[in-house]
Amino acid sequence: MNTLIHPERVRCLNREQQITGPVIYWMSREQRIRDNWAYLFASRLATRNRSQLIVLFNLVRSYPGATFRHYDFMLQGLKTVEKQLRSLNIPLFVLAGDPAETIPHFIDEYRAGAIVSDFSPLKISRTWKKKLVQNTPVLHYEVDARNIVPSWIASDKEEYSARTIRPKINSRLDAFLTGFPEIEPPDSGGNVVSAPTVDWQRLYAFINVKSDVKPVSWIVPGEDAAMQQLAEFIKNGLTRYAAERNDPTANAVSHLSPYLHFGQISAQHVALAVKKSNAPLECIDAFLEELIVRRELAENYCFYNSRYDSLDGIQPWAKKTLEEHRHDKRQYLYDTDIFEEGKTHDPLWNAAQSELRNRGKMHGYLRMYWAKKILEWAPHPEAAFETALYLNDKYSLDGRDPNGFTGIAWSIGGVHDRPWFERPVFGKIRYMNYNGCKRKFNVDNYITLQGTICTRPQ
Ligand code: FAD
Ligand code: FO1
Repeated sequence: MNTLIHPERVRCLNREQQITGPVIYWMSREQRIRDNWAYLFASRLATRNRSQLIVLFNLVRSYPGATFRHYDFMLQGLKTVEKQLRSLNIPLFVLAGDPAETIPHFIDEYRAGAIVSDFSPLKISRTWKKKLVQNTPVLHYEVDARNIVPSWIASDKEEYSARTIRPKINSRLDAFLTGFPEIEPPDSGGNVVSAPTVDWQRLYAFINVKSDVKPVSWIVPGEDAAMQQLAEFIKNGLTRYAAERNDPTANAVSHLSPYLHFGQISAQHVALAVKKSNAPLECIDAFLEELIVRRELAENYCFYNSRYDSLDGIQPWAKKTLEEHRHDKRQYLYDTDIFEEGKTHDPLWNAAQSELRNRGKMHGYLRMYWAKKILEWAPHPEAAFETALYLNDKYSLDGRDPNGFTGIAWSIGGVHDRPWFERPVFGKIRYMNYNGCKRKFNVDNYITLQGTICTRPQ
């Protein structure tokens, strides 16, 4: 078992020297202890310095786009983190407020010697960290515990497509796709910091988000449940992945995206487990293409393109073609409310919207159709992007994620795609239609499954 933490996985965010005092792991995106390079790095740093390791999570009152459904999934998952840390005798502190204020205060209070944070390409996380680095003179390491090949190593620029990033990732997989060591409790040399028990009720009372989007019951949050879901997928879904992954009625996908989004499972762990399975090679390859290449391409997009959250970020050819078709007549025109309520003329679209609202996760194939139809029926492309992002982030458990920004930018703005035949409204952006879906899967079955009326659109 390789127990090394690849040095290129870690980067230093400032030039401070480490001083004596506890090492803080600021857990944000990677909400797990198992298979977490950031935790491991912090733990080893603490051991090397004979310091105490403290794990810190900072709860913000209202994360952009998030609702009670997401907070509940996250907080329930964090409860399992607390349990695990308790068994390792490692204190967990959950702060509440703006991390630019709470964390510097905590660092002062506990006279921390160093801080380790986990990497995210999203602007919100980068702003939090930038402020912390500016205001707090404590050595700060950042660890990419999300990507198998760290974003800053896979490529030094925004990639055009899967075709251009794939060889770059594949050429580094031998070095990075290694097994994880067992969880290592740090050796603090007898220094102990005790943490108060986490007051979950107080934290639930602290958050201020839309409470009408309720938690869902088909998926159980937390590290253990994520591992169980992985095992279930390897047993019952993976062997059908190559042939049936685009069929939303086949249940041949992993349903791991909510766990991956909240860092309750490591993509690297998933990749190793899938590679080790007895599934046909074509299924393993097809799955790893999504889990590694497509997912890490999305990270690359958000890391190198700060306009990932609007149509400003798309390629010049796509901007031009959408502009040329801005005033094309729309056959149907809907505002955000009609989309949100799933009251369009298209029962397939409405069913997909209902899956999103009721289950908090839409099948991947339908997400493309869903977003492209928003482009077709919204008054203009910017409104389409905004509506798609709003609905995706509000309802999807895995929303507010690089994959979501990129998936919407792909569907509506041609990101990572190429120009196709020109047509009204879409211009050269790839088109999808109802008949295409009918060729892929039993549309009526899907609609029935979502509990909506089964009529064909005109
Ligand atoms: P599986 O097919 O089992 O895939 C396993 C993992 O591979 C996924 O969990 C994900 O991490 C990765 N993956 C699969 N497909 C893609 C893809 N196209 N791009 C990048 N990574 C991929 N994914 C999100 O995680 N969050 C989102 O908010 C999100 N919004 C999307 C919006 C649109 C309009 C589109 C077109 C795609 C979106 N995706 C999003 C990507 C993809 O649809 C989901 O990752 C996938 O459906 C998640 O389900 P799963 O885990 O069962 O997928
Ligand atoms: N991370 C935190 O550090 N604190 C939070 O309070 C928090 C809330 C939150 C709500 C919804 C959601 O989807 C993610 C949330 N995250 C939170 C996680 C996180 O910061 C993100 O996953 C990354 O920014 C994504 O890259």
